[in-house]
Amino acid sequence: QKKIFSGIQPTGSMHLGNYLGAVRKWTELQNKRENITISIVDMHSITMPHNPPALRENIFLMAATLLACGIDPSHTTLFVQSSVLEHSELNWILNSLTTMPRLAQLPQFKEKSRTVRDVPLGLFVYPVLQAADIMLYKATHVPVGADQVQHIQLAQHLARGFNTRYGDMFPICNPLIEENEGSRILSLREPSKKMSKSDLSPKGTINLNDSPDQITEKIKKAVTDFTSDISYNPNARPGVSNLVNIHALVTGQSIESVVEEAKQLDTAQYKERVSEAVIEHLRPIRELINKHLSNRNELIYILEMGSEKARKVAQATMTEVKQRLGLGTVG
Ligand code: AQP
Repeated sequence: QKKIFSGIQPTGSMHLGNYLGAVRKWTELQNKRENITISIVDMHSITMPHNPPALRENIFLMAATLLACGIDPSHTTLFVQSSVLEHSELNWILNSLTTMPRLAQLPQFKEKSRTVRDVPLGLFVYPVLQAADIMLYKATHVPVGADQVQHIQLAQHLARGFNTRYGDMFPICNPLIEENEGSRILSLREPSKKMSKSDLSPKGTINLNDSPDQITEKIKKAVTDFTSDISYNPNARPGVSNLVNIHALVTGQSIESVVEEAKQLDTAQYKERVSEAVIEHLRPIRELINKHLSNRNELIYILEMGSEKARKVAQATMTEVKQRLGLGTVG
């Protein structure tokens, strides 16, 4: 049976990129009754300077949002990474199998390290912790957005390295990434970059808990170009194509039919149409987020149950890892 693992950082509200690029896929897999584990990866969120009270709130917001998107904790293991200590333990062990040049070439590190003066070591080894997240659950499949390919390749490399040195133990995981270029949602303000929680210009990011007015405003201000008709050409017209892509994904239509229907519209009119479609799609999710957020005890209970399930698997893996490495006194 497939074992599926994925994670999301509680660095802010879940946005349309996270949702369309990854989270929607998770609920689809869950609804096909696959064995799936989802972690709110809070330890990844401290690799950049952060605000502790905001992080705690964002953990609950992320849990509420995942439930609102359809994650069902009676089927999916949903937990907070820092409550399962084995993630740090395996991370340390994998650090010894990783080389510094390999980490230095990863694009997300290059991008983020540019934005801070003194680069934290945690930011550098972040992908190793991600590999530990995946390997602890012996995941065979990892559904992620297109921006994560290189990180998954590192996890594959580390699993191979471990198996060669210490004997076969870890599956070589497969990334599950939507093949079409549309799986990467771009910033509305800077369509050369992906939509991101930590974007310095928040107007480029549509959050799942944004109000209809906020969504309308952000889409109205989205950067397009000087051509007023609507067409899909991600290289020549990244801004408009990003809107077409988002429109197609939230309505379930093909790119062609979205473009065909927009034939008579100019960019300003088209933006209104996209806003309506996004607002309509997100309305029930937003209502559910608020409902779940208002019941914090229920969220704590769900996350605790999830941690217990995750911990059992993680502890069994670590017992085996320590035996293989000759660590400790038992086994
Ligand atoms: N713009 C995007 N388009 C498609 N997929 C995306 N993902 C993120 N941004 C896009 C996918 O969402 C999942 C969870 O992402 P994450 O929270 O682990 O980290 P991230 O990739 O670093 O996302 P952000 O929003 O940009 O967070 P910050 O700003 O905190 O770094 C992943 O599967 C990711 O591929």
